[in-house]
Amino acid sequence: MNCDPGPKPPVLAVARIFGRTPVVDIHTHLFDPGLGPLLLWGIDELLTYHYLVAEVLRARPDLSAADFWRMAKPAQAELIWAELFVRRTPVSEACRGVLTVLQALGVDPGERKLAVIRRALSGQTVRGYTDRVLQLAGVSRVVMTNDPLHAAERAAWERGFERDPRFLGALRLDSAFNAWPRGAADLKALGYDADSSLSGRTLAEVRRYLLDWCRRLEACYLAISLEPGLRFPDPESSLTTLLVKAAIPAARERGIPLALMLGVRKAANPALGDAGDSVGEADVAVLERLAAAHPDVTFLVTLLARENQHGLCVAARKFSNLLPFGCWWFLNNPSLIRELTAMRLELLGLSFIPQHSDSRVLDQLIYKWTHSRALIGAVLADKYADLAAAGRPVSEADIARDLAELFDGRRVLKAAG
Ligand code: RAT
Ligand code: ZN
Repeated sequence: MNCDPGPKPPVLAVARIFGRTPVVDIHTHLFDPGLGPLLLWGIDELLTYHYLVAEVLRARPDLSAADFWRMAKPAQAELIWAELFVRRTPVSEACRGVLTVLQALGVDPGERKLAVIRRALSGQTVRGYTDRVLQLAGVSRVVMTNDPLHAAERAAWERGFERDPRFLGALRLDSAFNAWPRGAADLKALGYDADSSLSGRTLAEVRRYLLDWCRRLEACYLAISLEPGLRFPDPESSLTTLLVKAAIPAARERGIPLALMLGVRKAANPALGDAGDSVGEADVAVLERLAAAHPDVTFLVTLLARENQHGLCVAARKFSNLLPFGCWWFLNNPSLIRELTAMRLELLGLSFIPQHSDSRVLDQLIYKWTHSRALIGAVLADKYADLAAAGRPVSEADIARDLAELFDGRRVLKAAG
């Protein structure tokens, strides 16, 4: 006899309510359609996502990264399709994501011919497709990653365009800060009096750059990705000095958070490009000291190493200006999303931001949020079941209120309006 009772009632209620709760996606690499070709979308972009590039180069160790990059994008997409979706069963999370997108768009995910899929998805306009994808993903707003030192992006902002209010700005600091003193030369070229030794007016000028561009972008926050070895205090380090004497004061002056994305080891395999970065364990005590020294600034924090996740939760319990967010990059997989979400709910209640999509291709919003809604919803439902067992059942109104608190971006958007 089959005694499986099926999904428990809280699971169904959470899924239903979550399905109609709009999500604010607080970190993506998407762009306002008004920024033109910077916004990537469509099947070939989906297939050439760098997560899948790493996977195809494992499936085809005989193919060098250099030879792969020499191929035109449609040919890269065809290779990835053939190797990961036709010759093999697409079990990885990044592969499954493509199929979830196809299914949501009404294309048979069992189709093996890429030409048929391309034809089915052709003929879209970027504006119409943006509306459709956001609607299917249940996403109301997305935060971009904006870099004024990227020449094409800067030119588009300087020319001006009519903004789509669903795409919010965030000022990314990597190119200015991480490659210092190269950043000094780039800022100088933009008219900021910055010199490589951080002397004289340099830090004031870096702050002026940050504030000018926060205003222009209407940035919700400043953000930087960081190697695991970040130290604080460290007066000898130009990076720490730039963070403490330029980024933190600018965040304070604007009343917006500074996002620290910590634990990436850039270019572990440089031949792989975006797919070549790796992971390293960071020192959570550095975050605690930063938070303690700057109690009036909110630090949005995401850490790349699984080994750091418990430490971050504990640190956030000590410092309410540390705000953990998302299951970043190599953590954005079902088994780890379940683990991290349960740990965070148990240690932090509702005071964190469970997920961001990190989408680089518009269409990815569909799968990243479909998958995350199911996973995070199920973990939350488990917690509700435990509460019911303890004599405190939750109502539908409770569930809706909790989901809004977790996903409406209030802690990030409040300052930006
Ligand atoms: O997840 C990614 O796509 C990474 O390549 C990075 O962009 C990372 O999310 C970052 O923002 O640095
Ligand atoms: Zn990212």
